[in-house]
Amino acid sequence: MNSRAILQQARLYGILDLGYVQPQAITRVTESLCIGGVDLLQLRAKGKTPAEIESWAQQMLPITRSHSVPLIINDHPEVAAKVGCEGVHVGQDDDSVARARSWVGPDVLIGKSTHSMAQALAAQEEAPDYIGFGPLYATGTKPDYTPVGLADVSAVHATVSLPIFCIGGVNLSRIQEIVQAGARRVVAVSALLLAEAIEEETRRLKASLP
Ligand code: 3NM
Repeated sequence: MNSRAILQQARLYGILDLGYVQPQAITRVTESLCIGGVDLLQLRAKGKTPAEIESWAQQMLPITRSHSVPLIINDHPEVAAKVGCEGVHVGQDDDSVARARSWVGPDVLIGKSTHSMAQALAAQEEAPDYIGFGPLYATGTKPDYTPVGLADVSAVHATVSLPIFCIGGVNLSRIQEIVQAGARRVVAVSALLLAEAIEEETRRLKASLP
């Protein structure tokens, strides 16, 4: 299956965030997330150099590929192009989708973060492959953002036809209310990375999604 076909079916998107994972644990955590059942995996390494991110992505790629999990690099389209991974994710303050596309070419997935209905609608005009929508709840992983809550989850799904990944404070104890609010796909970071058993927690969160 190619990355776009995997994206269409994806429900659980994991992020390996270097704010939670020591560099020497990257391969072990990648393996646990993939075995546990993430459908997509992002490498997020705020404040790290492109050279570091490139070398970590190179360590992750053989593992993600062996599980058919597209690897998506946060913020750095030039690194994504260089390592030949399956996707790049840009935020509101990063490169536009068009600029990221000019780095990575037509076949690589591009995701865009959105933090309101207005941003979600604007992002749709940029034609990324998917959007993130959040943060749903206050979260230590992205502490400076005001939560959007659950009120617009259903409306954003009615208005935006791209795959939408709800993000921010997603965990097992909240997943029912998130799904009831209309979410179909979620991203989880600290709930998985800080779990005592990452593989098991990933499996449980995946199983809790319809
Ligand atoms: N982006 P956790 S919220 C990386 O709203 C990120 O765009 C967000 O981490 C957004 O699952 C977020 O630990 C943090 O809350 C998600």
